[in-house]
Amino acid sequence: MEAPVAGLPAAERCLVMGVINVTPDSFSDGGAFIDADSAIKHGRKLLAAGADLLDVGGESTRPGAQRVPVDEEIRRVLPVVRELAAEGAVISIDTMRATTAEAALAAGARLVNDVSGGVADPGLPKLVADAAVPYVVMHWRGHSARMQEHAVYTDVVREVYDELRERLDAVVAAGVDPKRVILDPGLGFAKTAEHNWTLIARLRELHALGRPLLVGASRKSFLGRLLGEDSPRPVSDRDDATLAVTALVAAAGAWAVRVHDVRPNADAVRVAAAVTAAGRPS
Ligand code: PMM
Repeated sequence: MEAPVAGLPAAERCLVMGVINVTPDSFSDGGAFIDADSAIKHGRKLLAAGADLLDVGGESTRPGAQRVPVDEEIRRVLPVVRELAAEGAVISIDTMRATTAEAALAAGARLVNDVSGGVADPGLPKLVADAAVPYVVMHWRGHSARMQEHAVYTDVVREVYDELRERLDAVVAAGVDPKRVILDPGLGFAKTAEHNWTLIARLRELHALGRPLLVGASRKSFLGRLLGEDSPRPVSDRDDATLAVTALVAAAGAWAVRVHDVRPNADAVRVAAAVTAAGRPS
Protein backbone atom coordinates (compact mmCIF):
# COMPACT_ATOMS: atom_id res chain seq x y z
CA MET A 1 0.00 0.00 0.00
CA GLU A 2 1.23 3.52 -0.81
CA ALA A 3 2.40 5.80 1.95
CA PRO A 4 -0.47 8.13 2.90
CA VAL A 5 -0.21 11.78 1.87
CA ALA A 6 0.35 14.19 4.76
CA GLY A 7 -2.74 16.35 5.06
CA LEU A 8 -5.17 13.91 3.41
CA PRO A 9 -7.13 11.01 4.91
CA ALA A 10 -5.41 7.62 4.54
CA ALA A 11 -7.22 4.87 2.64
CA GLU A 12 -6.73 1.15 2.25
CA ARG A 13 -7.56 1.38 -1.44
CA CYS A 14 -7.01 3.57 -4.47
CA LEU A 15 -8.91 6.85 -4.03
CA VAL A 16 -11.35 8.27 -6.57
CA MET A 17 -11.00 11.91 -7.57
CA GLY A 18 -14.09 13.20 -9.38
CA VAL A 19 -13.55 15.84 -12.08
CA ILE A 20 -15.47 19.11 -12.26
CA ASN A 21 -14.38 21.19 -15.24
CA VAL A 22 -15.96 24.65 -14.99
CA THR A 23 -14.93 25.37 -18.58
CA PRO A 24 -16.65 25.85 -21.93
CA ASP A 25 -14.03 23.81 -23.81
CA SER A 26 -12.67 20.76 -21.90
CA PHE A 27 -12.66 17.79 -24.24
CA SER A 28 -14.55 15.51 -21.89
CA ASP A 29 -17.33 17.63 -20.45
CA GLY A 30 -16.67 21.15 -21.78
CA GLY A 31 -19.65 23.45 -21.39
CA ALA A 32 -21.66 21.06 -19.24
CA PHE A 33 -20.88 22.81 -15.95
CA ILE A 34 -19.89 26.33 -16.94
CA ASP A 35 -22.23 28.02 -14.46
CA ALA A 36 -21.52 27.64 -10.75
CA ASP A 37 -24.91 26.17 -9.89
CA SER A 38 -24.68 23.27 -12.31
CA ALA A 39 -21.03 22.64 -11.34
CA ILE A 40 -22.00 22.54 -7.64
CA LYS A 41 -24.91 20.20 -8.33
CA HIS A 42 -22.59 17.98 -10.34
CA GLY A 43 -20.09 17.96 -7.45
CA ARG A 44 -22.80 16.81 -5.05
CA LYS A 45 -23.68 14.00 -7.44
CA LEU A 46 -20.04 12.91 -7.66
CA LEU A 47 -19.80 12.86 -3.85
CA ALA A 48 -22.97 10.80 -3.58
CA ALA A 49 -21.53 8.43 -6.18
CA GLY A 50 -18.49 7.81 -3.96
CA ALA A 51 -15.86 10.42 -4.86
CA ASP A 52 -13.18 10.75 -2.19
CA LEU A 53 -11.92 14.05 -3.61
CA LEU A 54 -13.23 16.58 -6.13
CA ASP A 55 -10.88 18.25 -8.61
CA VAL A 56 -12.20 21.66 -9.69
CA GLY A 57 -10.64 23.34 -12.73
CA GLY A 58 -11.40 26.52 -14.67
CA GLU A 59 -8.90 26.21 -17.51
CA SER A 60 -9.01 23.52 -20.18
CA THR A 61 -5.75 21.69 -20.86
CA ARG A 62 -6.95 19.79 -23.93
CA PRO A 63 -4.33 19.55 -26.68
CA GLY A 64 -4.32 22.84 -28.57
CA ALA A 65 -6.18 24.81 -25.86
CA GLN A 66 -5.38 28.49 -25.38
CA ARG A 67 -4.78 30.03 -21.94
CA VAL A 68 -7.67 31.57 -20.00
CA PRO A 69 -7.12 34.95 -18.27
CA VAL A 70 -6.48 34.45 -14.55
CA ASP A 71 -9.46 36.60 -13.45
CA GLU A 72 -11.78 34.47 -15.55
CA GLU A 73 -10.28 31.25 -14.18
CA ILE A 74 -10.84 32.47 -10.61
CA ARG A 75 -14.36 33.67 -11.41
CA ARG A 76 -15.24 30.20 -12.70
CA VAL A 77 -13.85 28.08 -9.88
CA LEU A 78 -14.25 30.14 -6.72
CA PRO A 79 -17.99 29.79 -5.99
CA VAL A 80 -17.79 26.06 -6.76
CA VAL A 81 -14.81 25.50 -4.45
CA ARG A 82 -16.35 27.63 -1.68
CA GLU A 83 -19.72 25.88 -1.68
CA LEU A 84 -18.53 22.29 -2.01
CA ALA A 85 -15.76 22.81 0.59
CA ALA A 86 -18.34 24.30 2.97
CA GLU A 87 -20.41 21.14 2.48
CA GLY A 88 -17.43 19.08 3.63
CA ALA A 89 -15.90 17.89 0.36
CA VAL A 90 -12.12 17.54 0.02
CA ILE A 91 -11.47 19.90 -2.88
CA SER A 92 -8.46 19.89 -5.16
CA ILE A 93 -7.87 22.97 -7.27
CA ASP A 94 -6.67 22.11 -10.78
CA THR A 95 -4.58 25.12 -11.76
CA MET A 96 -1.11 26.08 -12.95
CA ARG A 97 -1.31 29.53 -11.34
CA ALA A 98 -0.36 30.66 -7.83
CA THR A 99 -3.01 33.42 -7.84
CA THR A 100 -5.81 30.99 -8.59
CA ALA A 101 -4.50 28.41 -6.11
CA GLU A 102 -4.24 31.05 -3.38
CA ALA A 103 -7.86 32.15 -3.91
CA ALA A 104 -9.07 28.53 -3.98
CA LEU A 105 -7.16 27.56 -0.82
CA ALA A 106 -8.63 30.62 0.95
CA ALA A 107 -12.07 29.39 -0.18
CA GLY A 108 -11.50 25.96 1.37
CA ALA A 109 -9.59 23.84 -1.18
CA ARG A 110 -7.32 21.29 0.52
CA LEU A 111 -4.86 20.37 -2.23
CA VAL A 112 -3.36 21.80 -5.39
CA ASN A 113 -3.27 19.87 -8.68
CA ASP A 114 -0.68 21.49 -10.93
CA VAL A 115 -0.53 19.82 -14.35
CA SER A 116 2.69 21.72 -15.08
CA GLY A 117 4.43 20.26 -12.01
CA GLY A 118 5.56 23.68 -10.85
CA VAL A 119 6.99 24.77 -14.21
CA ALA A 120 4.31 27.15 -15.56
CA ASP A 121 4.31 29.43 -12.50
CA PRO A 122 7.36 29.24 -10.25
CA GLY A 123 5.30 31.06 -7.61
CA LEU A 124 3.02 28.03 -7.23
CA PRO A 125 5.44 25.62 -5.46
CA LYS A 126 6.32 28.45 -3.07
CA LEU A 127 2.65 29.10 -2.35
CA VAL A 128 2.03 25.38 -1.75
CA ALA A 129 5.07 25.27 0.56
CA ASP A 130 3.77 28.19 2.63
CA ALA A 131 0.23 26.80 2.74
CA ALA A 132 1.55 23.32 3.70
CA VAL A 133 -1.05 21.52 1.55
CA PRO A 134 -0.71 18.39 -0.61
CA TYR A 135 0.58 19.04 -4.13
CA VAL A 136 -0.02 16.99 -7.28
CA VAL A 137 3.04 17.35 -9.51
CA MET A 138 2.26 16.08 -13.00
CA HIS A 139 4.67 15.23 -15.82
CA TRP A 140 4.43 18.06 -18.36
CA ARG A 141 6.54 19.35 -21.21
CA GLY A 142 4.80 22.55 -22.23
CA HIS A 143 1.50 24.36 -22.61
CA SER A 144 -1.40 22.65 -24.37
CA ALA A 145 -1.25 24.79 -27.50
CA ARG A 146 1.92 22.96 -28.64
CA MET A 147 2.43 20.09 -26.22
CA GLN A 148 2.10 17.27 -28.75
CA GLU A 149 5.28 18.54 -30.47
CA HIS A 150 7.12 17.37 -27.33
CA ALA A 151 5.80 13.81 -27.48
CA VAL A 152 9.22 12.40 -28.38
CA TYR A 153 10.86 9.77 -26.15
CA THR A 154 13.42 7.00 -26.46
CA ASP A 155 12.14 5.23 -23.35
CA VAL A 156 9.00 7.00 -22.17
CA VAL A 157 8.94 5.40 -18.70
CA ARG A 158 12.59 6.19 -18.00
CA GLU A 159 12.23 9.79 -19.21
CA VAL A 160 8.95 10.44 -17.35
CA TYR A 161 10.60 8.93 -14.27
CA ASP A 162 13.67 11.16 -14.56
CA GLU A 163 11.65 14.30 -15.30
CA LEU A 164 9.27 13.64 -12.39
CA ARG A 165 12.30 13.11 -10.13
CA GLU A 166 13.67 16.50 -11.28
CA ARG A 167 10.35 18.19 -10.60
CA LEU A 168 10.05 16.53 -7.20
CA ASP A 169 13.52 17.78 -6.28
CA ALA A 170 12.69 21.27 -7.58
CA VAL A 171 9.46 21.66 -5.60
CA VAL A 172 11.16 20.31 -2.47
CA ALA A 173 13.95 22.87 -3.02
CA ALA A 174 11.18 25.50 -3.17
CA GLY A 175 10.11 24.41 0.31
CA VAL A 176 7.37 21.83 -0.35
CA ASP A 177 7.36 18.98 2.18
CA PRO A 178 8.13 15.83 0.12
CA LYS A 179 5.54 13.95 2.21
CA ARG A 180 2.86 16.16 0.68
CA VAL A 181 3.78 15.49 -2.95
CA ILE A 182 1.76 13.21 -5.23
CA LEU A 183 3.22 12.40 -8.66
CA ASP A 184 1.30 11.89 -11.91
CA PRO A 185 2.67 10.56 -15.23
CA GLY A 186 0.39 12.97 -17.12
CA LEU A 187 -1.33 10.65 -19.60
CA GLY A 188 -2.08 12.52 -22.82
CA PHE A 189 0.19 15.47 -21.99
CA ALA A 190 2.97 15.43 -24.60
CA LYS A 191 2.31 11.69 -25.04
CA THR A 192 1.09 9.63 -27.96
CA ALA A 193 -1.38 6.77 -27.44
CA GLU A 194 1.54 4.34 -27.43
CA HIS A 195 3.33 6.35 -24.73
CA ASN A 196 0.17 6.28 -22.59
CA TRP A 197 -0.20 2.50 -22.93
CA THR A 198 3.44 1.98 -22.03
CA LEU A 199 3.14 4.18 -18.94
CA ILE A 200 0.06 2.24 -17.81
CA ALA A 201 1.74 -1.10 -18.48
CA ARG A 202 4.87 -0.12 -16.52
CA LEU A 203 3.25 2.08 -13.85
CA ARG A 204 4.85 0.00 -11.09
CA GLU A 205 8.29 1.26 -12.11
CA LEU A 206 7.25 4.77 -11.05
CA HIS A 207 6.76 3.57 -7.45
CA ALA A 208 10.54 3.77 -7.13
CA LEU A 209 10.05 7.55 -7.02
CA GLY A 210 8.79 6.93 -3.50
CA ARG A 211 5.62 9.01 -3.73
CA PRO A 212 1.93 8.16 -4.28
CA LEU A 213 0.81 8.13 -7.91
CA LEU A 214 -2.30 9.75 -9.42
CA VAL A 215 -3.46 8.55 -12.85
CA GLY A 216 -5.78 10.49 -15.16
CA ALA A 217 -6.91 8.35 -18.09
CA SER A 218 -10.60 9.22 -18.00
CA ARG A 219 -12.18 9.61 -21.45
CA LYS A 220 -8.85 10.57 -23.04
CA SER A 221 -8.36 10.31 -26.78
CA PHE A 222 -6.05 7.26 -26.65
CA LEU A 223 -9.08 5.29 -25.43
CA GLY A 224 -11.20 6.68 -28.26
CA ARG A 225 -8.53 5.73 -30.76
CA LEU A 226 -8.24 2.18 -29.45
CA LEU A 227 -11.98 1.57 -29.68
CA GLY A 228 -12.89 3.48 -32.84
CA GLU A 229 -13.16 1.90 -36.23
CA ASP A 230 -12.78 4.56 -38.92
CA SER A 231 -12.84 7.44 -36.45
CA PRO A 232 -12.18 7.61 -32.68
CA ARG A 233 -14.94 6.41 -30.35
CA PRO A 234 -16.70 9.60 -29.09
CA VAL A 235 -15.89 11.00 -25.64
CA SER A 236 -19.40 10.14 -24.46
CA ASP A 237 -18.66 6.43 -24.99
CA ARG A 238 -15.28 5.98 -23.29
CA ASP A 239 -16.31 5.39 -19.67
CA ASP A 240 -16.20 1.58 -19.83
CA ALA A 241 -12.66 1.73 -21.17
CA THR A 242 -11.78 4.23 -18.42
CA LEU A 243 -13.03 1.72 -15.89
CA ALA A 244 -10.74 -0.97 -17.28
CA VAL A 245 -7.75 1.35 -16.89
CA THR A 246 -8.84 2.14 -13.32
CA ALA A 247 -8.94 -1.53 -12.37
CA LEU A 248 -5.48 -2.09 -13.85
CA VAL A 249 -3.76 0.92 -12.31
CA ALA A 250 -5.47 0.42 -8.94
CA ALA A 251 -4.17 -3.16 -8.93
CA ALA A 252 -0.74 -1.75 -9.82
CA GLY A 253 -0.83 0.39 -6.67
CA ALA A 254 -2.01 3.82 -7.89
CA TRP A 255 -2.89 6.12 -4.98
CA ALA A 256 -5.82 7.68 -6.86
CA VAL A 257 -7.55 7.88 -10.23
CA ARG A 258 -8.96 11.11 -11.66
CA VAL A 259 -12.27 10.29 -13.37
CA HIS A 260 -15.46 11.86 -14.69
CA ASP A 261 -17.92 9.02 -14.05
CA VAL A 262 -17.34 8.26 -10.39
CA ARG A 263 -19.68 5.43 -9.42
CA PRO A 264 -18.33 2.52 -11.50
CA ASN A 265 -14.76 3.62 -10.78
CA ALA A 266 -15.53 3.64 -7.03
CA ASP A 267 -16.62 0.01 -7.46
CA ALA A 268 -13.55 -0.87 -9.54
CA VAL A 269 -11.07 0.42 -6.94
CA ARG A 270 -12.80 -1.73 -4.31
CA VAL A 271 -12.54 -4.77 -6.54
CA ALA A 272 -8.83 -4.06 -7.08
CA ALA A 273 -8.31 -3.64 -3.32
CA ALA A 274 -10.04 -6.96 -2.61
CA VAL A 275 -7.91 -8.76 -5.19
CA THR A 276 -4.72 -7.15 -3.88
CA ALA A 277 -5.60 -8.03 -0.27
CA ALA A 278 -6.48 -11.62 -1.21
CA GLY A 279 -3.15 -12.02 -2.98
CA ARG A 280 -1.05 -10.92 0.02
CA PRO A 281 0.64 -13.74 1.92
CA SER A 282 -1.21 -14.30 5.20
N1 PMM B 1 -5.85 15.56 -17.04
C1 PMM B 1 -6.60 16.63 -17.36
C2 PMM B 1 -6.70 17.73 -16.47
N2 PMM B 1 -6.08 17.71 -15.28
N3 PMM B 1 -4.69 16.61 -13.73
C3 PMM B 1 -3.93 15.57 -13.40
N4 PMM B 1 -3.28 15.57 -12.21
N5 PMM B 1 -3.78 14.49 -14.22
C4 PMM B 1 -4.39 14.42 -15.43
O1 PMM B 1 -4.19 13.42 -16.15
C5 PMM B 1 -5.20 15.54 -15.83
C6 PMM B 1 -5.32 16.63 -14.94
C7 PMM B 1 -7.30 16.68 -18.67
O2 PMM B 1 -8.52 16.02 -18.61
P1 PMM B 1 -9.94 16.80 -18.49
O3 PMM B 1 -10.00 17.81 -19.59
O4 PMM B 1 -10.97 15.75 -18.60
O5 PMM B 1 -10.01 17.48 -17.16
